[in-house]
This record gives sequence, C-alpha cells and structure tokens, in this order.
Amino acid sequence: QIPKAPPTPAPPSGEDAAGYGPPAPLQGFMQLARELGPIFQFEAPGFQMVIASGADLVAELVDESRFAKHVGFGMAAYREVTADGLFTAFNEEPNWQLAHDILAPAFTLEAMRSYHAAMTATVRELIAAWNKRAGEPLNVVGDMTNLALESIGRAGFGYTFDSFQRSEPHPFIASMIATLQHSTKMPDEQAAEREQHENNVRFMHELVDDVVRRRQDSGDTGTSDLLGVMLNTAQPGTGNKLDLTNIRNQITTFLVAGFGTSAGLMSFALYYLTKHPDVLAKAREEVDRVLGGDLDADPTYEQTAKLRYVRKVLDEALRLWPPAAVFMREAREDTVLGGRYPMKKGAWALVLTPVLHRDQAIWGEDAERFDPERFGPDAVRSRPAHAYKPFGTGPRACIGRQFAQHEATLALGMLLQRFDLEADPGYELTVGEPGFFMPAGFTLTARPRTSTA
Ligand code: MNH
Repeated sequence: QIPKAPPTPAPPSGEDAAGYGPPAPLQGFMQLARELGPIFQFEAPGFQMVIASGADLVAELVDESRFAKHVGFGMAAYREVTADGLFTAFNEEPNWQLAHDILAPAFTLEAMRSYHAAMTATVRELIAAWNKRAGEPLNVVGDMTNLALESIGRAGFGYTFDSFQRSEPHPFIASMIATLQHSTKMPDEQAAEREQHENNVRFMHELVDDVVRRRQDSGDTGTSDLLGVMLNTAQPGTGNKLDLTNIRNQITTFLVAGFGTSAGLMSFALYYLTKHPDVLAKAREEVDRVLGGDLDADPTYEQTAKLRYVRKVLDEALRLWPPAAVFMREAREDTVLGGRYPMKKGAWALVLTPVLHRDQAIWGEDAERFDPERFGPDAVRSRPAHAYKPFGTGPRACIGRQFAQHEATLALGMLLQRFDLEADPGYELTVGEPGFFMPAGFTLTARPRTSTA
C-alpha cells in the first residue's frame, strides 16, 4: 500500500563529489522522497523502513498520544557506544528519566549564563586563529568542528581538546565519526571492521573516564557545569544519583550529539551568509548595533540573546540542512497513519526532516530558497509547530537546543563583529554526510574589518 522504492538502483548512494567521506544516503532518500512522495518504503538486504516526510503525516507521527521515539536501526546499534545515555536510552529505561530530571535544569536558556564565559573564550581562540590566517582560504567545516567540540568540552566538563593548538583534528573526532558511520552499516560490513570499531569505542571511553577521574581527584564538588551537575546533584524527590557508568555514557553522548550538529549549523550559516550579501549586511548591521565596536569587551549573555536576526539566519540554515536529518517514531498501539496506512503496535517510521522542511504546502513554492524572514515572529506563529523539527519532538527532543543556539549565535556575532567574510566565489554547495550534513569543501576568507561600528 505504501509506495515502494525500486530495488535497483537503490541503495540510495550518491558519490560525494568533494571526497569528504562515504556516499550520501540521506540525500539519496531525499531524492526518493521527491520521486515517490510523502511516504515510501525502502528495502535493502537485511532491513526495511518506512520513510515519511509530508507535513500532514508528520503531524500525526509527532502526536505523543499515538507515537513515541523509536530506538532502532542505527540508533540501537549506537548503544554499543552510549548505552543508556539520554540519546540512545529506550523510552522506559529508568536511567532516561533519572538523567533527564538531573540534567534538564542544566540545559535551560537561563543555564547558558554559566557556560557563556567558556563559550566566549573558545570563540576567541578561533578568532586568534583566523587573524593569523587573514586572507587565506579557511576550512570552515574543520574550524567549526573544532569550535563546537571545544565549546561542549569546556563549557560542559572543563576539558579542552586543545583543538586550536593542533595541526590535525583531535583523534576523538575521527573516532566519533567512525562509530557513527559504523552504526548504520550492514552487518557484514560491521563484522569486517569489528576490531577497529572496538578500538574506537575504547579510546572514547578511556578519554571520558579520564575527564571524570580528574574532576573527582580535584576535589571540586561544584555544580556549575554539566559534569558537576551529574556528579553532585540528585533527582528531585527520590534523591537518586547517576552512577559513574551512566555519567560516562552521558558525557560521550553530549560530545557525539553536540559536536557535528553544531558544527554543521554554523558551517551552513556561514555558507548562506556569504552567499547572500543582503543577509550578511543585515546581520552585520544588527551585530554592530547590539555588540558595538569594542573588540576587547566580550559580548554579554544578554547581548547575545538580542541578536535576533542572527538567530533567524541560524533557524533558516537549520530548516534547509538540519544537521541531524532524521528521527524515528513508533506506534504506541495498532493505528492507521494518514487514514490509509495500517501500523501495528511497535511499527515505526523514519521522519526525513529536510524534506518536511521543504514541504511546499507549508513553506510555499519557493521552499528551496534561503530566506531568514521565514522566522519572523508572525511567520512562525502562522505555521503549525510540526512543520519545523530540527531538534526532534516531544520529551525526547534535543536537550542541547539552547546550548547549540546560544553557542552559534555568539560565535557568528563575534565573527561578524571582527571580520569581512568572503566565500570562495567558485564554490558550489556539495553536501557531505560524515554522520551529519556538512557543506563539504566550503572555504571562505576572513579579513579584519576595514569598516567598524
Ligand atoms: Mn541534540 C536529541 C538535533 C545539538 C544533545 N538532538 C536530539 C534530537 C535531534 C537533535 C533531532 C532528537 C533525536 C531523536 O528523536 O531520536 N542536536 C540537534 C541539533 C543540534 C543539536 C540539530 C545542533 C544544531 N544536542 C546538541 C547539543 C547537545 C545535544 C549541543 C549536547 C550538549 N540531543 C542531545 C541529547 C539528545 C538530543 C542528549 C537526546 C535527548 C533525550 O532523548 O532525552
């Protein structure tokens, strides 16, 4: 009953023209959705899935009374790395509720005040690196990956990967990407790289355990960062605390969930800013008005929150290329989706967010066009909430949302305050999929500003 993708030439792989990494299965699915419509079935040897991307169907799939998060396919496989950490925990697993209750207060917008100084210091390291390379082509994805990893490492755990002191990326990045890719491979491929995978997992766990041990040895019992909160606070009501194995799973989760997604967001935002001079000028005007021209003064938390137009640019980048491109939903009981597709209890569908975000019934005929004005307050109010889901949905939605948005707004603000940015004029967008969408091979040049606020 559900349209089926043809068995050949699937699996949906496209060559990654920039040579960034493996083929591009998500863009293959996006192409199939264009051809087959708002819902289709995809089969490959060993697995089968239903892929939904029409806004009407997604409206049903995000209804918590009928559907819940599904931990399956690659996500279940990733439990080898993060086990019952927040992202990969099963809905009913007791450590999900426990960790959620302990950690949720540490991820509110207000809580970002405590991470603001660490985030600002991290952006200043990036700025110093860009100043040294003024006028040279900058590897945007690489630099944004370093920025995001440092930001979560320092603000979350007081740990630095020394990203800006290295000539090569920290090996933790390669391990995270390799384990993510491993989790969506076919069983025979997984078996073939078993040993390498286990080495990657061990390397990640050892580094994280070391971060925890150092904190414990320091005698610091504060609760001003995520690690402090996990070690030293209890669940309200029960007094229960996280054990050390679960803390390891959470830290690993935050690093994995927080580095590539935020890096993708900032990289695409820089891509679109430099491709749209009018948008860049407007953002610059706002930055000058809100942050002013004193480059010695760090932007405050309050000033960062006032960069409304910069936020719109980020929101629109997340619409077109949501870095975490899919989430899965399973039926709580037997049900019928869209009035015609029966689903048994436990049956699941994958929501393909970038296609949802281009549904013309919601976003109009120019849905493919980059336009930050789509995120003005009136436009947002006039759209149904289910039309925009870059951070997932319901109780299992992204806990790091405020963290990512604050970090990215601050970073773009500080960069625009200081640099004239210019994209490589010859660059054509090629989206790579090293676990997250990335503008592969994108370079820009940054020069200290000639005109100041
Ligand atoms: Mn994040 C869940 C996208 C940044 C930590 N994140 C999710 C989900 C999406 C998502 C989508 C839901 C997945 C699902 O339903 O299966 N996350 C993003 C995006 C960004 C992002 C697009 C940046 C942009 N996420 C971050 C950051 C952190 C983080 C930064 C940590 C510091 N995310 C999480 C965690 C979960 C999650 C933890 C799982 C929450 C839960 O299930 O309780």
